[in-house]
Amino acid sequence: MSCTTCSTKTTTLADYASPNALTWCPGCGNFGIQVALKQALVALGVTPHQAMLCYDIGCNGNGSDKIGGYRFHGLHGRVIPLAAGIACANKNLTVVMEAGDGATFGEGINHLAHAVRANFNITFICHNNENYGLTKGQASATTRKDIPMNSSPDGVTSDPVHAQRFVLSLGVSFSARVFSGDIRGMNTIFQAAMKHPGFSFVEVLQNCPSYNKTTPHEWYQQRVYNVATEGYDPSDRAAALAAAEDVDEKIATGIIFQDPHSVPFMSRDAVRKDIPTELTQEVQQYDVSQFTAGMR
Ligand SMILES: Cc1ncc(C[n+]2csc(CCOP(=O)(O)OP(=O)(O)O)c2C)c(N)n1
Repeated sequence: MSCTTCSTKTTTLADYASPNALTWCPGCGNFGIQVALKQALVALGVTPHQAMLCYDIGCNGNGSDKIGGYRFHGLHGRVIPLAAGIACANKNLTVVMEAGDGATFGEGINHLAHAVRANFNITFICHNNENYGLTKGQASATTRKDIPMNSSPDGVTSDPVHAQRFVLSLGVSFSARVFSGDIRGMNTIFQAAMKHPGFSFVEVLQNCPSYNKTTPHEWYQQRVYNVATEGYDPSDRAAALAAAEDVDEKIATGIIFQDPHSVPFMSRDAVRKDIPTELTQEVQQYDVSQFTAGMR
């Protein structure tokens, strides 16, 4: 696809390149996730100026300056409201948000609940490595019970949050699960998520070679399968809950659930009905010079 603003050039991976060196641990799932995201953006013909990439704090968030285009690196657990505001302010942007399981199901779980309910038009890539990676292996809300972590050497005492059960129970309009070792699968699912009109939750089962010794790359490799190969109907929410349940033996990946009638938040808002402009265009009409007079 060609870029409508700057030229007729086709979008390529080079458009999303960054001069900064990658700093993740060798074998980290983040490498594959970032490659797949770039591939998906390029495959959809989304140019860097048409995308807004939002990052939470964590190992995942350290990818924010390792990719080209417009990016926002927010506070820990608070990337959802940032991305939601951007998606509402300009519906023409492809808004993608990345966060770890710590930010998502710990600090930011309240934001997740309400963003799912609102059905903001965002693709959410949730890096579920089942621990707080950047702060060196603390237990998170998705760490499995009884597993010893650096913050809890005698084992985690609480049951983990089940990511899919949580978002499905809130009525999410799109939910998928992928494995960070499957770059082609992530590329496909990221594209489907970005095309979906509404909140697209993509849980990436991510290996963490430094701090999560319980579910390494090979562990997932031996257990994941794609629901699409089994005559699966992704529009059946009850079937989705059943398919997503097992996270120990036979782990479903692919599009777990998609509402074919999803209507995103801004398209449901009666106040915005039939208004052709975006909020970003409207706000430019205000003269704010009186507030900035005398300021440097
Ligand atoms: C409000 C707040 N709480 C805690 C921290 C400290 N902190 C920074 S990164 C991090 C861990 C992030 O873990 P996760 O969100 O799972 O992402 P990962 O590093 O595993 O990709 C923590 C606890 C912080 N910066 N801000």
